[in-house]
Amino acid sequence: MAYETILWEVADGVGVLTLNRPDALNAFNQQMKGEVLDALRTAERDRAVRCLVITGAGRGFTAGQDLRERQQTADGVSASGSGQMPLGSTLRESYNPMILRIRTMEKPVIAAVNGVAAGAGCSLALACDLRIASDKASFIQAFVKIGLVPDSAATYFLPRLVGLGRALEMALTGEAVKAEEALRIGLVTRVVPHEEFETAWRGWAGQFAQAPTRAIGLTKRAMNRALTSDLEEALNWEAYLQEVAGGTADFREGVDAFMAKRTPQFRGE
Ligand code: LHQ
Repeated sequence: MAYETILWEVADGVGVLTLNRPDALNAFNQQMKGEVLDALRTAERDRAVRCLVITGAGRGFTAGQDLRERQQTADGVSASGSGQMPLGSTLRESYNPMILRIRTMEKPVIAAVNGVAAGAGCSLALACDLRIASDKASFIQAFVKIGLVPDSAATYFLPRLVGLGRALEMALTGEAVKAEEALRIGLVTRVVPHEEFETAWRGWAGQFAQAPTRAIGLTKRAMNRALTSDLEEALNWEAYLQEVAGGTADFREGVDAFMAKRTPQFRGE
């Protein structure tokens, strides 16, 4: 698929998906949703990709749903033909699959938040495994400002990341949380001066591209499951997944390297 609204590159084990509609702060129009889903599928399947980075072109990460497109739909004939904007189906068909694919992809996914992340764009960052932010980034649960509820799994991840109180404050006020504050409350784990930002996320992603990818994938599976399981189930699931990890070439390499006092060369197998 030739992309027009995103950029996709793979180099040295890192796949970089750049949301690329800078004039609209990389808001998601219909075409971009399709292209992002396609690139996520590619990233998942391509063994050359051992770490995925999602970032934005220009001064924004993404401003969420393209409201201009929604406005045009509302003014004209909606997709449902009823004159009502079919928000539920937009979520079910586009955003929800994106979020699920990021969570179930058995490789690390980094949100490199270069600027403002609003609405579903903020949710997208929350669903990634790791968040690194430029000091120019901000996070806005913009939904309430236009009379909507948080979606694209913000209600799931935000309270888990920052606690219910902060999550509700963000969701009920729609106020921007700047990068430094995001770091303080655990919304991101790294903040970097804007001039050093790209070097920083590329360096971080490069580390993951050399990591034992199978173990990382299984770790994601375990954590995803443990979010909704009890202690006994989490313990059982860990034991099962450890059995699987113990059968990988990377485990053998890790132990060999430890014994030989050398740096392991993981191949993601
Ligand atoms: C935009 C957008 C945008 C189009 C900036 N669309 N053009 C909703 C419905 C359906 C189903 C699925 O779920 C969702 C989920 C959602 O995502 S709802 C939330 C949608 N997003 C928002 O409500 C955020 C709207 N944007 C803003 O509040 C501001 O733009 C922020 C605070 C993000 C940035 O403010 P500024 O830095 O002051 O930039 P700006 O407002 O001047 O925007 C720059 C340009 O980008 C501007 O275009 P223009 O032609 O005037 O230069 C904006 O119109 C455009 N843009 N967001 N979502």
